[in-house]
Amino acid sequence: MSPVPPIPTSLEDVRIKLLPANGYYIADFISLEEEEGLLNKIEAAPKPRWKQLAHRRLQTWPSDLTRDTLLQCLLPKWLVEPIATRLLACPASTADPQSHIFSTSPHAAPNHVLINQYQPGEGIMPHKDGAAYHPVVCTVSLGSSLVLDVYGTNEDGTRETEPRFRILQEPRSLLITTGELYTDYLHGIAEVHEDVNLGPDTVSNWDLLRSPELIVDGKLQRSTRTSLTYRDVKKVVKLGGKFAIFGKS
Ligand SMILES: O=C(O)CCC(=O)C(=O)O
Repeated sequence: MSPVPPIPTSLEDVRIKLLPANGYYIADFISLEEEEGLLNKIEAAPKPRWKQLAHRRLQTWPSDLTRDTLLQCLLPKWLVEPIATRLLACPASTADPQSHIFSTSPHAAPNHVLINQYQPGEGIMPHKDGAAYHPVVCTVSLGSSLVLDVYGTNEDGTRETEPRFRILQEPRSLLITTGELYTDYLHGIAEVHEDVNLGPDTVSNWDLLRSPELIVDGKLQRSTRTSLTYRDVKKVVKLGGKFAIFGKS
């Protein structure tokens, strides 16, 4: 069994220094066994859980938002343990070891998870995540590496054509984007079979990667990549009294 990776002393130790405020990257956030367990749970979900989109497929937990609002419902245990628990155990700063990345979010914890699955050649158009969520996104990657492109905007409000930053996400890694990086920049995944031109000058988190040696001639072939994005939806409504919904494992 591979050991459960240690949590960094503080997110300050894993900040991606080349990015605007703020991005963090932990190369080894979950173990190989935890990755396999999560992939098994995701595959075991009932078929209607998957929404087939044009260039990826998607599961939404605990449910879709309606007018930016979540119907209160607990996340299933397999989405809480190990990822959410570990997110909350990771100190945001050494000065305040009790603080974590969701300390100042409305529910002080993530309450929503999107699971995106991409085959090689698939991706997601550059976009912003919008105002429904507190501006923190925690993404755990499973199965394959790929590059997340980060775009700025021109003065007229249109998107810049070339990515301003590129973040390489390895399997079992955690990427956190927050602050200005969340509100002012767009992110997307190119629809390619292979990420190219990868190196210390083009990849913002190069110094934090687990296995840069796997990149040969600046290239990395993609295989099936599954991501789990944890967020805190700001508006939550209760379906009160005896109709309350409880989470299932
Ligand atoms: O799969 C990813 O890493 C990105 C997903 C994404 O952009 C989103 O859910 O808004």
